[in-house]
Amino acid sequence: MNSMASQVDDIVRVLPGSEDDHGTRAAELSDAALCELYETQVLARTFDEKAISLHRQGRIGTYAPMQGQEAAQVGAAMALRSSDYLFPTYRDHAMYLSREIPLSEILRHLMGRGNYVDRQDPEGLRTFPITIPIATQLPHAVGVGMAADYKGEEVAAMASLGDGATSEGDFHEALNFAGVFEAPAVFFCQNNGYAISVPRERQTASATIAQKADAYGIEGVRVDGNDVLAVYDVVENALERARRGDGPTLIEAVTYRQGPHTTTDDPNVYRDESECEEWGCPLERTREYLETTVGWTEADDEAVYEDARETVQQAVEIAEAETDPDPETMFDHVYAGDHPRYARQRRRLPDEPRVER
Ligand SMILES: Cc1ncc(C[n+]2csc(CCOP(=O)(O)OP(=O)(O)O)c2C)c(N)n1
Ligand SMILES: [Mg+2]
Repeated sequence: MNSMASQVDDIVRVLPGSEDDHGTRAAELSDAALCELYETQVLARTFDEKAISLHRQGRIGTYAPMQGQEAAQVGAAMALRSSDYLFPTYRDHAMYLSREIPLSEILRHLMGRGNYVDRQDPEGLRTFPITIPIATQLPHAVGVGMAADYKGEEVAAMASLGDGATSEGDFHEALNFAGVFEAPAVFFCQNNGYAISVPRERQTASATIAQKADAYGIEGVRVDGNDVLAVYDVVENALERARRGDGPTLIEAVTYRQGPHTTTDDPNVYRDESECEEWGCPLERTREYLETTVGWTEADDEAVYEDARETVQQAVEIAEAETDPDPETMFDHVYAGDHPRYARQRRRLPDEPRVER
């Protein structure tokens, strides 16, 4: 385990410019898999831009942009096996792209038209819906991981969280419990510099988030969150450890939220926008790597962006063609069965509830 002082500088990097010898798992990736790591980031960026525009037109509700965090989200989600569990947050739209959840389902959720969980067999549920309350998904991930372990399944449960989530009681309870019971859990923290307007330095006096792992007796790793290969490498390693019963890991992916907290936030009020430039673009870093390794060309790039635009457009058309769900379905999936309070709540439901768009 690293000491506090060394953890500040000790950050895993793989993409060129790094002198580290990490990246053994990423080195095993095929050319096709390397390209997929980039293509999924392009799809994420294209979706993000479209979602912001849809919000401005009043076609979706409040949206939390992920610009700048694509490499962290894609690298982490790609390391998961389909049998592993994922608990994402409201900003993790790119994570769904590697989990075979259609984009139209993400949009339906943002339109207030239910989400894929309503249409999925609960037994097969591996990717949980986004969590808006901060850190509540962390104890859930620990519990689901432990349950899978009791059943003898060799799977891991990964929960995504932000830097701000580390101040919540649920964060401490989840890590403590996971440590004591050696739960097959991976806590993937995207330290994007801010919790709404609160900078990371005002969130915690710890020099790093990764070092908080020491307090719970679990592994802690700090990774360059804008280096998609390093993220993939570190997350894959942590998932493997969890699956084989070697215990949980807290990963701090150091990245930067390029956009506002949500479409209803104005970051100019609390930060200098020149900060954004210092962080560079994770997509550009991945593309430059592909240019030197698999001979990625300008034409390849144009084709991928064109494909992404088409995929996003189709998803918008599918989602907008859907009708609103029956309001009664809001009672589904809260409890396994019927609940005594449901009858009264159902009676109170207006005949024709309307959402003004
Ligand atoms: C329990 C709870 N408290 C407060 C909020 C309001 N809130 C929404 S997002 C947010 C900041 C979270 O920051 P961070 O964990 O860094 O994630 P990021 O938004 O940067 O991805 C807060 C405080 C909430 N959603 N849930
Ligand atoms: Mg944050």
